[in-house]
Amino acid sequence: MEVCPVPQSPPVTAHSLFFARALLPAGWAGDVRISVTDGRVSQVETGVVRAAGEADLGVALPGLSNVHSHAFQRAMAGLTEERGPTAGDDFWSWRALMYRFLDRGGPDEIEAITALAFAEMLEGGFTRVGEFHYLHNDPDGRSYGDPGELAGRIAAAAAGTGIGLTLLPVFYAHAGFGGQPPAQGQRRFINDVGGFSRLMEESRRIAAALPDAVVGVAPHSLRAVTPEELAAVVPMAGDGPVHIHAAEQTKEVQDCLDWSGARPVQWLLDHAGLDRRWCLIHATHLTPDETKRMAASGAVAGLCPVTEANLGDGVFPAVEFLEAGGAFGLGTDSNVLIDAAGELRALEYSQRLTRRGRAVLADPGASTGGTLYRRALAGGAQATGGTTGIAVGEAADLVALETDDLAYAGRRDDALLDSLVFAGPKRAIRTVWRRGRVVVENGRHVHRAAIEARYRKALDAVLGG
Ligand code: NGQ
Ligand code: ZN
Repeated sequence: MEVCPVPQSPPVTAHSLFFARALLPAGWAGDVRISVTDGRVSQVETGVVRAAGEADLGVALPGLSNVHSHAFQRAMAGLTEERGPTAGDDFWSWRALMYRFLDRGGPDEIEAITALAFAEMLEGGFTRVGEFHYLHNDPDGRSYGDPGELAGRIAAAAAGTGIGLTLLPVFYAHAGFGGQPPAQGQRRFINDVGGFSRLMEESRRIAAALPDAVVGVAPHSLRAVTPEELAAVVPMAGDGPVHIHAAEQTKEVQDCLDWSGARPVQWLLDHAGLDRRWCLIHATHLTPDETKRMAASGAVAGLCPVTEANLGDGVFPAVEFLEAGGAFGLGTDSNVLIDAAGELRALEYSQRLTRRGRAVLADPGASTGGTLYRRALAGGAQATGGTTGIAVGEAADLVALETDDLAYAGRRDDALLDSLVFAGPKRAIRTVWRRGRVVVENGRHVHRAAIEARYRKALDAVLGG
């Protein structure tokens, strides 16, 4: 791929960034100098005097981790909004369209689409992505000669854009609970345990070439993986995270009950040993008991509020889950819209609409945007190995707000976060640094022109003719 990687640290690797305000783990601070060495924060000083010639870079936030993405789905954003000839469009009819979309598109197209999605994630405030990567085979369902061919393309898109990568190779083997044979539309995903183990080896080799990539495993769902396969695949995560889709759709809950007598999250709680390494994607449909037990397990809820609304999944019991001490991260999932603030807005609004209240997810006496931003930061970091905040030893993954935007006028600190989430700044973000290097300037990825050109070409190949 021709796009040159974002320059990594030059031989002299230390520099510093000055911000008038910054959101630190202990709270907002003024006149903050963040020193960066080899891509990591090496010192944080507050209340410093700005040196002559030292630029004031404005208001800094720690970048968020996007816990759940299927990057290739970016290319079908807006293409599945037409009503079918018969009533009953839903998640399953969307999925059939998504499968058809996979009839075309090889490594070059997938890399180009992924690069655009990753650039937009950086522009939208995400500095790391958990890519739930399940396209392994060619459009005919044949394995590429190199089992890591497409994982390598995901890594190339991460290198080209600079985003932090948590690569989550997906194990997918069945069309439904109880080991049903896979459907024709699933041929690009399918693996067996031996093949998956080789894919994991390749993924680790590929990830080692990136500065701070993390590798985990993603048994796709209890629909797609048998209990025996789950037991074989989970240990392959090593120290990395384990991500799985669970309880997104009511039909899935019913099918799981029919198969096992238990609901998906209940089954995982009873049989899979859920703990802090786990991230349950969606976990939309929970009983009060499952909600409490999942929160107590330490597993992160991987919430994807924009996609969940788009697909008509349902509403996650966020109030009860947070009250029980649960952790959540944000995912852009289908990438129909890529924007961290938009995910937080959709999450809070889903709760306001169902509970007929306001500031529903805020801590008592605290701002909603501020509460949600901090929680998404912590849960996202736990689920992906991303930055936990602006602190010594953490990756220097930073976001500076576009404070010239009128939506921010007269606001400070958490009021800025409320305006970011709810008041829709047209230019929300000015600059993004990954490992201390600028990857987004004036709201645009530094390689946007080249990434866009390749994306358009890829779309011609995937949609054209
Ligand atoms: C996915 N999407 O993995 O992209 C799934 C559809 C499937 C969501 N669950 C594929 N939102 O479930 O088999
Ligand atoms: Zn998903």
